[in-house]
Formats: sequence, structure tokens, C-alpha cells
Amino acid sequence: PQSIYLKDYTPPAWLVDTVDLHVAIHDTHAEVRATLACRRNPAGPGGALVLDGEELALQELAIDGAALAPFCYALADDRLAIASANGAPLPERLTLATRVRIAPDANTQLSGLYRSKDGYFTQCEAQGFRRITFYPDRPDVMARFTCTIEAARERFPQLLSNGNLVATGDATDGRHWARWEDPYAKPCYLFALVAAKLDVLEDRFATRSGRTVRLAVYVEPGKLDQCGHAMAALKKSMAWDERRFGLEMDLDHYMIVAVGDFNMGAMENKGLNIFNTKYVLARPDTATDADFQGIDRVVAHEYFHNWTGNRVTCRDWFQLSLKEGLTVFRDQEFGADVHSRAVTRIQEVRALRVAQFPEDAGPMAHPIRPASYAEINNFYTATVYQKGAEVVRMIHTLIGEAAFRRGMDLYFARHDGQAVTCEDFVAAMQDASGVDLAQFRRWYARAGTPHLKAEGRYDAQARRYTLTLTQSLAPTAYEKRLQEAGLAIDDGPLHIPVALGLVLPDGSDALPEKTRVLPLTQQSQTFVFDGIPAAPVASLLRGFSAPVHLDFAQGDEELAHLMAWDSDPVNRWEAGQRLATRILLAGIAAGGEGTDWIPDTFVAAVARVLDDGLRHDAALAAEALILPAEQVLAEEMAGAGKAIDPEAIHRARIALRRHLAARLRDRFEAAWAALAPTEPYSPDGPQVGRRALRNLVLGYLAESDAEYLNASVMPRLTAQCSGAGNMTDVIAALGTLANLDAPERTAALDAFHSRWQGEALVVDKWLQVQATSRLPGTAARVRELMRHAAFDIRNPNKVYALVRAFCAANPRHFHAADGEGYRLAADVITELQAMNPQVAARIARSFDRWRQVDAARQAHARAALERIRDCAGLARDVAEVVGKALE
Ligand code: B3K
Ligand code: ZN
Repeated sequence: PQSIYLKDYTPPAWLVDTVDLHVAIHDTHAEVRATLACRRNPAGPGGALVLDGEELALQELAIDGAALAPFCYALADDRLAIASANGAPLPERLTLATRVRIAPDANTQLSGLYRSKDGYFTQCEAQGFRRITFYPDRPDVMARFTCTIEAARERFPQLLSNGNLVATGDATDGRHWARWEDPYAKPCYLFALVAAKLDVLEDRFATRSGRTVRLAVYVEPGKLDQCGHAMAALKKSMAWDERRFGLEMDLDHYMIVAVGDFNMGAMENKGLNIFNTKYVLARPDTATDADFQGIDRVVAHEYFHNWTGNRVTCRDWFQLSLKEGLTVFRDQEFGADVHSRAVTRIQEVRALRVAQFPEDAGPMAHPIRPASYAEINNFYTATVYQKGAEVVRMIHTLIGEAAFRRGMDLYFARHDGQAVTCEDFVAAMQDASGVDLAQFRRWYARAGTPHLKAEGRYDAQARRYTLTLTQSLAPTAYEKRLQEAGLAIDDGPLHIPVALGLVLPDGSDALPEKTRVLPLTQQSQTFVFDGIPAAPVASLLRGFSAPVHLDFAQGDEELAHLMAWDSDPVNRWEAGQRLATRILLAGIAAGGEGTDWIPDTFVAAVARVLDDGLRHDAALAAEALILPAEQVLAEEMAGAGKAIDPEAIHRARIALRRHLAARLRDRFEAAWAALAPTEPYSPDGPQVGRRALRNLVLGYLAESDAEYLNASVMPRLTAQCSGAGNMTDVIAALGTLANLDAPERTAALDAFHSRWQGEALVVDKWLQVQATSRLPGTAARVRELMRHAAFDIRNPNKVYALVRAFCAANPRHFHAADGEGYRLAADVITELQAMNPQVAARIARSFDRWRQVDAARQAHARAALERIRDCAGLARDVAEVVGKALE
């Protein structure tokens, strides 16, 4: 597919000041009338009035009230170019009127206006608005919108759009209409409308300047008892943004609408967020602790976009991380403030390693601000979002909270109401802080995860510790492609904030400020610390201060010391992960066989963490006791130049779990008993951590020998599955049972299904635990489930729960030696790509690491990829992913 380049950006030739939309929903189609007040952009390149448009049946086209003769315009598949007004040159200002017909019921891409169950919903980011009407569909065209929706009253009592409801009325034949007016100019990707029959939960929020905002959460009828948490999260987010960033809600009316068919998590449309039901609906018996926290984070994220994304938006889609990286950083900080900062950070680091580091090492590697893309929807990635947030966090680390806040204030003062670039954001941070961020800007342009090599030396006589840091970043597939296109790469050193602590033998911090941020700007740099009384253990990258691979030779003893004493909880966790990784790599080298690669010191360290968790912070202990993920171990192998062996990785990890279960059974049992719930379920507070640790312990106990398992653990698993009142405990037990080849497994899965078949989101969990099962035959079971009534390939949540979970979260079965995992993925992708290219392309990303497996597996993967590539009429989304994978 054709790539487009950032360097080719030109300002729009025409601007739009106002849009008046009229959308009439009929049984067979929708009719959209649009009136655009257009004006030639004095800063633009000149030329025709070019409008994007896809799958629109044009009915009428007029300028300033006069229908346009066909010779004045050219209509192509994806655009309408108007060169003149019936022979006369286009006036500098004109009113363009169009009428088109669209077919929302046939819209399986879920981009533009589409039907979900009995209602109509929109998704316009990135380029869905062009599937609703002809428009210059680019974020630097900002206009004020009014929207009138007309539909049958009985079937569609709610008619919603952005901004304020300004008029309603009846039309003929039992139809009604509503007109909405959005007082803020916005790019069309933030447009939304909904016509549906929904229940609504209403509330109010008083802003700190004393305005009252009406809040509403709309859900499918009958689900009102599942929206309380989302509403509470919204109010918490509003209060937090006022407190932390001084940012207030700017509308009188803020709505969240939940929809069951949705490509991603949620969408920040101005004043009318549209959400995947997954991030709205929750009740203790249907949703897990993780689901509740996911709701908190996504509701906050979309709300925070109102300033970072909507009030100040992106100039072009290359700048996507301007709003996404910044807004993820904001929702991370919200999570840290309302939950546990340490646990939140650990989970972020883990997610980065599982998803972003592999992306950086694979064929789709790109910087947070890519220089080119073929399909923008492929760039809503871990890199743009999560690494983008890391880059913002590094600025925060380098300049400090107070200067960061001044930088945000300056950013809004300068750019409110504008469509800007990442450069504008960094400039505001630089100007507000006085810290030179010129070199830092390279983070925006370079793909790949940098390596940081550290070497420390202690001189007892001089009481001096010396640390030498060396950075390197090899070019990725992305840089090679740029080079081929003749584009320059700025490959100078990065500006890396390295947060360092020096932990003394007694466990205390040697540095008076505990943690010092070393600004690494050269390729190699030496830092000297005087007055250090004894040989310290260096704690590098505290709080994970930079998204890099650390190469630092520290012995098991040193890591154990950090595990026990580091004053930074993230690095205590990290030390444990490094130790476990080292052991597991030895186990993998041994083919995952035996246990003589497991040192007793590790068993003892795990026991200490567990004891500590019972006394202090159960949530932190639960994080520490999760062994490095199979995907993370795979990256370690690939990074060391070895072929990834998914079988050996899986075996070694299980062997270590079984060993711990055998050696620490009594402690696990004691913890299980000590952590029994003492109060009614609530999805937050310390009991989340206690549940996490208790279920983790139960998971370890389930690794016990058959005799103990059957006699003592199985009864608890089955009882917890059927008897626990909350989904967190139920799904923990069911997930564990799903890995066991026992009659209880089938019974529990069947019972769960019959109990919950009416709750779509709970059925997704049922699919997911089966798709991620360790048991042999899982691929065949996934195929069987694809034919089950519970599955629907047109529903993204179902595809994610069953197929993506299998491909991305079950590496050992996805990478099965016989190629069955790859064939399964290819079968789904080829079927899905014509229906929903965005979702199909996401599944196709599962092949990212295919060149890192052994030759036999590679042959299977290549065959699968080529089969997808050769599929007739392959969607651009999938073509880009597969094309890059095969490059
Ligand atoms: N901005 C949307 C994502 C849109 C994805 C389009 N393919 C959700 C978010 O990041 O908040
Ligand atoms: Zn976002």
C-alpha cells in the first residue's frame, strides 16, 4: 500500500467555519444533508475544494444555493474535487450543500455511522467522518457543528450529538427530531451521534468555578444497575483534573454512551463519549477488580482528552501521540493517585514489556511520531500510546512536577482552540522550565528500544562510587525503510533521565536525596559519587525512569539485596523480575526440564516477599510473585540472538511455578487462610490487593502434585467458581481450572456458561479463559468455539476475547510447532479483513515476531502470511501489517 509522509504536510487549501448536519435515519438507509461554510485558507496551497468521501451516494451538490453542473467537479471513490462554480472561479467564501445516502446497516467496519443491535452509533476517529458526509476530513480543519437527527420516535427515543440540545420536535409518521449545537470548534473526528433506545443514569457535578454539569451514562435497557461505577469514575476524574491540572469541564452537559459493537475501548467525542460496554458496565458479580480499574482508567482517559486532544488537538495524524501519549500519562497519574502509585507503575512497566518492546523490535517498529504510514488506524499502538506516555513522563522527570504544571498551563495558554504538533508541546515544556529539550526531541523521531549499559565501581579508600553509562540504539526496520526512501535519520544520542539510588549494605540510601536523576546525554558518560561509606548496590532506573533495556551485571546477591531493601518499590519488584528472568533463562537453556537450575535463594526470596505481603502490602506482593511473562522471556531470547523457543519457555515457567508450589506449600496455605475475606466485596481499597494475592496463591497451589491437587485444591477451585459472590474470585478459579485436565473443568465451564449466557461481557470471559488455556488441543477448542452460538465474528469484543487472546496471550499454542496456531489466525484474518479491516489488522499483528522463531515454525508462519497477502481485495490495514512482516 501507498505510504504518506509527514514531510509532505501542507496546510488545508480550504477551511470550514460551520457545519450544519441533518441526519435522517430510515429503515433502508440514512440521508445526510450537510451545509458547510467554507473559506479559502490564506495560508493554504490554493486549488480546488477537495472533500473526502467514502461509500457515499451523492444526491445533491450545490454552492451558494445553485446546483453544480457535473463538469464543475470530479467524483472518485474516496473524494470529491470541486474546481469551479458552474464555470465561474470558486468564490473566496462559499456555502457548500450536499445530500448523500449512506447504508449504516451494511457498515461492518464500525467506522462512520453504523448499527449495533437496535441503535445507531458513530465512530469518526481517525477517518470515519468521510463515511458520513463529504468533508475535508483532517484534524487541522476545525469547525463549529450543529447536528439535527431525525428518526422514528418509538424505536429511537434518544437522539444525541455533541454539545447542547437546542431544539426538539415532532415530524410526520411517528418520527421526531433533536438539534444539538456544539459551542466549540472541533475537527470532524470528534463528531458523534447516537440514535437508540437506551436507559440513562443521571447525575451532576459542580465545577470549582461553580457551574453545574449534567452528567449522563446511557446503556442498553436493563443495564442501569451496571453503570454506577462508571459514573463515579467520571466524577472522580473531573475533580482530579481540576485539582492536579486546574482543568475544568467546559460544557454544561457530558454524556457517555455504551455500545456493544466497538472497535476499541472508547472515544472522546466532544461532550458525547462513546464507549465499548466493556469500559462502562460493571457489577461485583459480573466484573473483576481489573475490570473496575479498567473502567476508572478509560473513563478518566476519555474525560482528560477534553483538554488534551479536544481543546488542543493534533495538526495531523503523525502527531497522534501529542494527544494519546499525553492523555495516557494523565490517566496513569490519575490511576497512581486514586489507587496505588507503585502497583500502577509496575503494571505499566509490565504492559510496556509485553506489548511495546516487542513492537519496537518487530517489523512494525515506529517512533511515537512516525514519519510515514499507509493506514493511520494501524498506528493506534503501544508505541504511540504507552511509549508516548513514557516520553511525557521523562519530560516530567527531567523538569519536575512544578515546571511540568507550568508547561501544561503554557501549552493551553498558547494553543487553546488550535491543532498543533508534538514540537509545540515540547516547546511549551522547555519554555516553562528553562530546561533545554533540544536533544530530548530525538525521542519523538527514533524507533526501537535503546540499550543502556551500566558499569559501577566502588573505591573503598576514596569512599567513591563511579558509574559509567553507555547508550546505544540499533536502527530498526523503520529506519531502514526511511533510508530507502531517502529520508535522513537523526541517530545522535538520546537524552535519557536515569534515576539512580545507591543502596548501602544496611539497606539505607546513600544519597541524601535518596534518588538522583542523572541526565545521560552523551553516548557514554561517567558519574562520580563521593562520600559513599560502603560498597553500595546501585538501583538504576528507579520508577522505570526511561523505557530502555538495562544491561547491568549485578549478581544474585545484589539483586536479592535490592529485592529486600530498595526504597523504590518499583525497583524492588524489578530486582525480583531480573532474578527470575535470569533463572528462567537458565531453565530454558535446559529445555525447561528438571529443576536444578532453580537456586534455593530464589525460593527463600519468594517466601520473604510473601511474608512481607501478608504484613504490609498484599497488592505489591502479588505483583512480585507473578513470574516474567512468556512474551517477555521470548524477547530476552531474541535479544540474546537466540531463536525463540515457545515450548521451552512455557515448560521452564511452569517448572518454576511447580517447584515453588512444592517447596512453599505450607506458606501458600497459610497465606490462603490469612487472606480470607473479612468484609463485603468492594472493588477498591486494600481488599483488591488481598484478593489478588490470595488468588495468586491459589494458582500456585494448583501447581501441586496430582494427589494434593485433587484432595485439597480442586474442591476449593470448584467451590470458588460456583460460590464466590464476585467475578474476581470466580474468574481466578475458572482460569486456573481451565488449565487442568479434569472433569471439574468441563463442569465449571458449562455451569458458568449457562449462568451467564445472557451477559455478553461475561461470555467474553468464558471465551477468553478457554482461549488462553495451557491444555493441548486449545487451538481446536478455539475453532470449535468460533462455531458456537456465543461467538460472532462481527463483534470485536468476541474476536478479541477468543482469537486475539489465543494469538497474543497464549504464545505457546499460537506458535505451535505444527503451524496450527498460525493457520487459525490466517483463517480468521482472511475472513475478517473484508468485514472489519481494523480488527483484522490487529489480529495480524500477532505475527510480528515470526522471524524470531525457529526455521520450521518460520516456514509455517510465512505460508500463513503469504496466504493473507494474496487474499483478493486485501484491505489496506492488513496489507500494511502483512507487507511489513514479509519485507
Ligand atoms: N482516540 C480513541 C481511539 C480511536 C482509534 C481509531 N482507530 C480512543 C482514545 O485513545 O481515547
Ligand atoms: Zn486516547
